[in-house]
Amino acid sequence: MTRYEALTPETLPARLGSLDAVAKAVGGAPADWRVQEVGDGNLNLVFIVDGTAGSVIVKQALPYVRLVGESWPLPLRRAYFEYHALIRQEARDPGVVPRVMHFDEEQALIVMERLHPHIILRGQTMAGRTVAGLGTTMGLFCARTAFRGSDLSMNAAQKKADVALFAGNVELCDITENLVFTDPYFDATLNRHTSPQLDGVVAELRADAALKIEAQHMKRAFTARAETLCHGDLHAGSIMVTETDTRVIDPEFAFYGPLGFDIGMLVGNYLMAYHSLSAHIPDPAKLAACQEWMLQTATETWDTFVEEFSRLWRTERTGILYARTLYEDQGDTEASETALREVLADIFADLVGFAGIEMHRRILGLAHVRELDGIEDPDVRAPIEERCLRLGRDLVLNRRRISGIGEVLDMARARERGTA
Ligand code: SR1
Ligand code: MG
Repeated sequence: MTRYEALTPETLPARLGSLDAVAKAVGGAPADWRVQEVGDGNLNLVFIVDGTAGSVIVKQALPYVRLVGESWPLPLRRAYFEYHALIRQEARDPGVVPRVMHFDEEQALIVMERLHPHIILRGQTMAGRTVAGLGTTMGLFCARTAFRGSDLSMNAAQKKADVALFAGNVELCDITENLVFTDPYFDATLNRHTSPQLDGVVAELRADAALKIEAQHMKRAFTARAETLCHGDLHAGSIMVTETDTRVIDPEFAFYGPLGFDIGMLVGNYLMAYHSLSAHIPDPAKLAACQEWMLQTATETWDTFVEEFSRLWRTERTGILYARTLYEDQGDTEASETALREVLADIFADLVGFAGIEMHRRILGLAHVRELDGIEDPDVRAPIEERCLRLGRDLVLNRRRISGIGEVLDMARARERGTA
């Protein structure tokens, strides 16, 4: 067994050159491979390896948080959870996540398909470009992974074994538990925000007892409700796109959690992107079109989720919950449909709450998003961030009362116009 050693562009060819799957996909002599480290995320090393036959991605965990440095150790085991999540996602929604070619647990590395010419979703939206079918692909992905990873689909033994496996992803869950659900709501050491412009609204939110209670209700759902295998970090940097194709990457935060967690984080990211666009797209007509597309994408994502989740409910409900023996087999399809509507209503309320929390943590916490942080002038950035913060609060506090995705988007439009 070789001891873990972080790769470098110089050492990678010699260390991976003897792996058949990699050598075949890359082609040529390993000594001639072109290797570039391109990781721009918060945690890992990511290499593009190019040869005569093609290219692959090599992702390797570092024993610490890259964003912060060696002072924040983080277990290499996250690569193991990412690998296990990738193979489950591939089985549940084939073709959306990158194909895994090789996994080395000791070296905490995964060799996978290079998505090319895909770029990170936020790069596309910030440049004023759209993605055909984004909402459909993401709605299908969220519905299929949520349903097929849950007690609605899995039998008791499979589900419990899987919950036990992913329960080991302690430190990554701990990051979410603290950075997402708690730190933003008090003056935590790692926090940062646009100051002094946002100091007032930040103080207001941190003094808002109702908000802090609801945020902890959401955190309780995160820690206690092992409903399905979630991606765990579904933001605009975990989605790679071309103008016509959408793929999902980076499930190292995978955990068993609420059915509405992934889609909620995703919608929060759509909403932040929507509000940020006025700072990135100078042409008014183009801006209006891109903003509308962003909101339309949110609708399409949720509508597709509902449609696909309902289809799976009717055709693949073979798990331990809402057994057909109680409903359809008794000739009472209506009762099954009522149960479905109620489950979807619960998922939607969670979606709205998680979306609001995500918007808060990306502005108040440690890990921000480029759509907002990339706005150089703080006097332009702050009012946009304030819109997101206030919308986030309204979402979290009203999550059980909001009637549907249309109302969420109307709330966003009102914030953007300044009429909320
Ligand atoms: C210390 S890690 C900060 C954030 O980066 C990841 O992508 C997750 O979003 C995490 O919360
Ligand atoms: Mg990531």
